[in-house]
Amino acid sequence: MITFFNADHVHHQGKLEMFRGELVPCFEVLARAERVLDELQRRRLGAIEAPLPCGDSALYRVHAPRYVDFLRGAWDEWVALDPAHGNRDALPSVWPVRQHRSDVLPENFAARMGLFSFDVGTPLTSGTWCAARGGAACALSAVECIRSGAKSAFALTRPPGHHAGHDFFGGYCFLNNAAIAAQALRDGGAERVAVLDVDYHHGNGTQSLFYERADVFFASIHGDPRTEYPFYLGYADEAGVGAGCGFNLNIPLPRGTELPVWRAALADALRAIGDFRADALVVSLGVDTFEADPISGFRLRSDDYLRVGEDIARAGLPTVFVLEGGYAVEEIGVNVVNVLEGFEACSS
Ligand code: OKP
Ligand code: ZN
Repeated sequence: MITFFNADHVHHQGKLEMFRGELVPCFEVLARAERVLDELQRRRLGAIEAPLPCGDSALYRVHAPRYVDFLRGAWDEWVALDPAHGNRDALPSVWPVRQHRSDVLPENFAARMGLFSFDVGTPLTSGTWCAARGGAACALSAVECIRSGAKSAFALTRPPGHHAGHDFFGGYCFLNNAAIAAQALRDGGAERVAVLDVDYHHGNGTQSLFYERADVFFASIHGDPRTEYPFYLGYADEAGVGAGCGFNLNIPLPRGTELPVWRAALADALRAIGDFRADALVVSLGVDTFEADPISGFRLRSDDYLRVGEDIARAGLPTVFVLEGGYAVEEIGVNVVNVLEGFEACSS
């Protein structure tokens, strides 16, 4: 399997995130991508390439122009407010809620940070735009790869993407790489595309983007939002609306879930994707379902990820894998590469 590696990920290094009333070091660290890269090389999974450069047009297919334009210029605006900001990440501090206006674009920078975000855990840094755009480029290169006949391709990138919506960042995510890939597959001629999100956290951004559409099926297995981030979306009764009714599947599971129950949920999701008769599959591949993940609550073990890859391969679809979460840095490489190797073993 070919991997497109986002070397620009190093430019995004958040310093602190808000956690239980104090600023703590970010969980979403640079070493995550490097450990996955090391393990891919160690196990010789396949070629590792730089992505083709991408323009911004594929981003605008998914994200609002005023949001993309904000992200592109946000760091310069932040530093222009005060030169001392140069060594401090930008975090939002105020948000519009129900009955507040989101149609007017405020002049105030903090007000726009809040308009375009949904949590205070997602620092915007000097290199965030560069890193996020490199990730989208990887997702798009992986799409091109399977469009020209490959069975699968892997976009190895950070920051992750599945919490980012049409016009908001949050949950460490800025550009929704999986959604950008799914839309690019549609634009390239695939009639039906499925997105399977196996990250511990519900992919609220991806779900929202496709919620009213019948051409992209979204299925997600995740920690129950009654207790788990992102809390406000991801319930089992969210099935899509309008034309999209019946094209969204959420399978929330309780903390402590181990492989047998998790795998039965995967079988349900894959059955639904089969019934949908997808032409291509995008997998939001988070391995924060791992038993030792510091911010998550499932109990998958490293060997389990081989089974996950095998099960996904049996869907028999051209598949783009996009890296999402996974914060047990020591094991993230083994866990991710186990999924990819399990997939390869079963798809040849
Ligand atoms: C991103 B992805 C822990 C609170 C939760 C946000 C988690 C984002 C996960 N400090 N913070 O889905 O892996
Ligand atoms: Zn996650």
